Amino acid sequence: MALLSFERKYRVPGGTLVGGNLFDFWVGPFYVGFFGVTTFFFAALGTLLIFYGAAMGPTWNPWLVTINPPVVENGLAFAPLMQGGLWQIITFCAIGAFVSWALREVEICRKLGIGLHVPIAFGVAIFAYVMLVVIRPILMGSWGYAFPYGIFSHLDWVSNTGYTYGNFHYNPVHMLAVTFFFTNALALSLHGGLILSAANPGKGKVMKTPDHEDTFFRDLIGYSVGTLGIHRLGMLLAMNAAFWSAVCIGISGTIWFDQWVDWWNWWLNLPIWANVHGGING
Ligand code: 07D
Ligand code: 07D
Ligand code: U10
Repeated sequence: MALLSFERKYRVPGGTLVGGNLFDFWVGPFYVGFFGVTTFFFAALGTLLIFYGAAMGPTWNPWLVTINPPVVENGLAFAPLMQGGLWQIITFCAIGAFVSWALREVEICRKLGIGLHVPIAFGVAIFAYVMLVVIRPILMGSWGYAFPYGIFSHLDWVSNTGYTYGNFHYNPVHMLAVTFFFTNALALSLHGGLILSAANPGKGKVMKTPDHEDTFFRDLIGYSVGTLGIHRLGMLLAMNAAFWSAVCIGISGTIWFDQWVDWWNWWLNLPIWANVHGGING
């Protein structure tokens, strides 16, 4: 169905969570809804405050502009505007905008009568962000542990926080998250490649079917996960990547305080070899 006639059929009233039919309309290509208005409000306010913070700061260099959280000594209190208060309001706006965006996705899904998979998946990304700037700082007792809003400054935060725990690569949950990210890229490249190889065979050639796709992987590795299955797998891999990321940073400084390499001592301490000659106690 052509896109425009499809839009006429599916741009229907209803499905809203809040506001009834008050904001139930489109502006150009965008569905608005109550949560479109709140997204717009929070995103506009947050962006304006970043520009205000930049104007008060020493540079307009986009790589160097940074809005920092309060110092660690400030604890969980509200901070003066220029000493982290701006960061606190911007964080509030960011969460407001991300959650509104997810709820706008929910309203669109309800209109179309499709599942809530997309907003649920986005919810995991929001969870990772909230872990970094709300949950972990609260558990550690200070907003100062959250990351600053700047392109280079947030990279410094990741590096500094990583080295606080020695070599962050030894964090076993970081390993899990990284593995999910890598597997996710592998799966998407296999899937994208497979679909293009069958559905876009080049001028003058006949397009192949999902049977060809299944057969390719049966011939290659003896098993095909199937055309629906690969999308389930993709969603699972991607959500796990962000979820275990949130966990890996959430446990650093809250339930684990040492170098991450020391966590692996449980292996050396296993009774099988800990007490034998040459073992950790031997
Ligand atoms: C391609 C979808 C489009 C989104 C884009 C990002 C802004 C920020 C605001 C200057 C895949 C738009 C950017 C609105 C401008 C100001 C104040 C998504 C796509 C194009 N990071 N990070 C980047 C964010 C964290 C890390 C780039 C956001 C954590 C590393 C971009 C968040 C940690 C590297 C960016 C966030 C971390 C980056 C490209 C929030 C662990 C890089 C992002 C809200 C997760 C890379 C200079 C991208 C880079 C990079 C944005 C959080 C680590 C500026 C919005 C604290 C190691 N991050 N990041 O393509 O080049 O995402 O940095 O949580 O190497 Mg980051
Ligand atoms: C938080 C983004 C949420 C975004 C939202 C939307 C807008 C709108 C608008 C475009 C989670 C934002 C939208 C703003 C834009 C328009 C119009 C996503 C978030 C809600 N690491 N590491 C990770 C690797 C090292 C360290 C995660 C690899 C070193 C720390 C991932 C390597 C040290 C933290 C990961 C590596 C170190 C991490 C990030 C390799 C540094 C974290 C992905 C190969 C010396 C962070 C939750 C993520 C984390 C994290 C990968 C190396 C430290 C698994 C591959 C050894 C401190 N690292 N890392 O979380 O878990 O996405 O955050 O070396 O905090 Mg690591
Ligand atoms: C997938 C797929 C598939 C497809 C697909 C896709 C996944 C098989 C069939 C989709 C994939 C792609 C298209 C590929 C590319 C995508 C990526 C690489 C992902 C990253 C994406 C981007 C980088 C693009 C990001 C762009 C965005 C987010 C759009 C930017 C939009 C805006 C700035 C407007 C946002 C809209 C809002 C907030 C709601 C409505 C609001 C308005 C229209 C504005 C007007 C506001 C009002 C009317 C409200 C009034 C406001 C008030 C009262 C507040 C006032 C407050 C003040 C402070 C002033 O699998 O299938 O194909 O395609």
